[in-house]
Amino acid sequence: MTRVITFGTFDVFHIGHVNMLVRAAEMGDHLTVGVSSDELNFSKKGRYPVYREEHRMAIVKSLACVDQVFVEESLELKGQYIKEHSADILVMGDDWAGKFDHWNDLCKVVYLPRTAEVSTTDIIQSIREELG
Ligand code: C2G
Repeated sequence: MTRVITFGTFDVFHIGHVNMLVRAAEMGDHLTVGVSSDELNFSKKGRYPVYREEHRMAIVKSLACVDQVFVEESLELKGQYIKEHSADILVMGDDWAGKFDHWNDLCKVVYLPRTAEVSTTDIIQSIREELG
């Protein structure tokens, strides 16, 4: 049984998120997703996600390709999460290419291409413009 792990915020859930999770699931038999906490987002980006943590977790958990979700509290804890979830493969979008190569000693690290021309930031911006 091959266990895959991936991480993300998955705020204002869109097709790029679906594509990434479906492809990650196809790489193994079991997919675990670390959903970044509201506090982790605030510390990284200086703003909270539009959808709060519990809602982002519930949306990701409801997908047929996802077996398990947990809260990612810190970017620094990836090694611990990989071990706790017995992951064989860490899958990340290629916006993170090279950033997690050092976890190759714990599991295989794979970067998949992002879906072009869709992002949470652009969606938020277009709604702002539409309503503003
Ligand atoms: N994604 C994608 N195509 C897009 C947008 C996102 O393939 N157009 C992928 C990202 O590459 C990532 C996943 O969807 O693998 C979730 O994206 P984000 O919510 O933007 O995740 P991020 O904030 O980068 O994750 O440890 C990582 C952190 O949790 C941060």
